[in-house]
Amino acid sequence: MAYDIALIPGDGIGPEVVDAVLPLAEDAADAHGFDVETTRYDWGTERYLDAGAMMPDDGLDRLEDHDTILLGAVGHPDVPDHITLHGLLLPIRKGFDQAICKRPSVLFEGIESPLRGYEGGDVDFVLYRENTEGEYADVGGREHVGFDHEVAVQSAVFTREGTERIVRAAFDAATEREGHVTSITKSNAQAHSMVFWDDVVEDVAEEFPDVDVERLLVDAASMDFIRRPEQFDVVVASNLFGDILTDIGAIITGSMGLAPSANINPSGEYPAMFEPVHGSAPDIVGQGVANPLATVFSTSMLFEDLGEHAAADALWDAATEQIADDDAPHTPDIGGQATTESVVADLRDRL
Ligand code: GGG
Repeated sequence: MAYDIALIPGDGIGPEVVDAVLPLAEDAADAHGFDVETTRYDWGTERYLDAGAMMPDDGLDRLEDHDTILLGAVGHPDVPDHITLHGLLLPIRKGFDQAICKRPSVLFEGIESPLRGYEGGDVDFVLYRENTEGEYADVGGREHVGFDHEVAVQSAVFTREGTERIVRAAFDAATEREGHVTSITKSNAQAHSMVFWDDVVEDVAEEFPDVDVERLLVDAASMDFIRRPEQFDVVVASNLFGDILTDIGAIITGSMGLAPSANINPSGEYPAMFEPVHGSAPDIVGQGVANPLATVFSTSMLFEDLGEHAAADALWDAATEQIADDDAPHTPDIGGQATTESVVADLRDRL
């Protein structure tokens, strides 16, 4: 069996982590009786600066035939972020209807949380982020540009189908975990879209009588991610709130360099895409010290999605064992002095 993976290393530290992790992914596949074949797409800001577009016009057509996609990072200090994001990452998420974004936040053994008193194993939740609409809908515009009366309008879009499917995915996940869903909104202030979201949660909850539901406003949730993160199990949130909250989730569990992410098309008609939550990190690019573990965990999620559970577990376990081992190489973001390459070399030995 061979899987055909599209690699989009992207910008900044993206190529450093994707290139480092690929041999490890191949080892894991080898050890579990399947092959990975990869096609590398050097799309990103260098291409934008040369050719005026982050990816070619037929980019989605070229990606569509792959079994799955592994992406590194997007963003460059010389180009505004809205151009890079709208030129590559968002067209893939939206064009392949990757409506479900799954982002685990786990405080691993061996990681020091910035939160006092928390130890490995104390925090373990997964956030389901709506991924193709909400506040990221490309609906709006600017008028009277350059005049004092210039106006900008950006509308959020919440459809029943889009909201139901992310909420249902969260409830489904809760049935396999601790049976607790926290739905996060701002429905006191946003009385249309967010009250609609609450209504959908209420409807979907009826299908899951064994799942407890908690509702939090996003401001309270931001506090509670810091004050009582151990009490979260499955969290569901809109596109923007999910994006913000998963950065909090990453940092309270040690580092952006450990946080993985999956973008899933619920129908399975289009490929899924896996990416570290972190961005292109221009401050450390080229230094060889980017933490590859977020990409390792993302690759584990990729294998899980392909049904290669043993390979997924092998990668996840090797990474968590390494993190817990004081004598193992660790990159500076988690308190060590090791390089990207030495972390991956140690993981290959562990595999
Ligand atoms: N790893 C992909 C990446 O570079 N993400 C940076 C980013 O700004 N993402 C925005 C988002 O996830 O909505």
